[in-house]
Amino acid sequence: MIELVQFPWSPFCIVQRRILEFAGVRFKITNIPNGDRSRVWKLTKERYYGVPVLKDGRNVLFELNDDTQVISKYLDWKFNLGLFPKELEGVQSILWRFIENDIEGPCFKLSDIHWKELVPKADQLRFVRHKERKFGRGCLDQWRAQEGELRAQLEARLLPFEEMVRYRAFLIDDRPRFVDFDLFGMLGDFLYTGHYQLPKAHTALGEWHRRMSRIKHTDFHT
Ligand SMILES: N[C@@H](CCC(=O)N[C@@H](CS)C(=O)NCC(=O)O)C(=O)O
Repeated sequence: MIELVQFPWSPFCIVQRRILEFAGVRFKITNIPNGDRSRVWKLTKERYYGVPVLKDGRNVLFELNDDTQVISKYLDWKFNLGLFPKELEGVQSILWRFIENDIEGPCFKLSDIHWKELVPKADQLRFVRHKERKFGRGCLDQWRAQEGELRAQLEARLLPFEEMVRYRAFLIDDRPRFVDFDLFGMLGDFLYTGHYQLPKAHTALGEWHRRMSRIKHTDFHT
């Protein structure tokens, strides 16, 4: 059975989880602590410490750099999901960079503000150290102080997506493509703590999000 190694609020893990649910296949989730990547290290033969990692029999999939979509492309190929049609590759490549940088930024910070609720006690020291090593001392308090600004930033950055789904059911087509799952994953991190909702002004995006939460591959012709 396919195994997804993850932690539950990771935006990039939510992307893969939703793609697997969309595909309608049975899969197993293995949650690891943010601060202990030993399972990933072992699975990848000491080549990777990030999540997500996907294990499918003898195949172990993980990203090669920030701009690859190895796992999604593998699932797309294996289950023929139609997520990466060639004629949309260019526009998807531009969009996913924006989604994974400009949208992911405020989303993960707003989620991390609530780290004490999110991270199990045993992992909290490693979590704070990991964040501060990467983003500087006091970053979590800083993000809490910037909460209003971060929310406004996210709302403004989501406007182009609202404009896209006002005229069609999904971002760039009349069926979900990879970028829909990618945006869904980043927003999944933002929504994970239960402290936030999608900006009310973005009504079409709210509808899109409800659609994205329940669609299955079998709802669409291949
Ligand atoms: N582009 C990668 C990004 C993955 C990523 O940034 N994962 C984070 C968790 S959300 C991680 O494990 N980073 C390495 C670390 O925290 O040391 C992907 O799509 O999988």
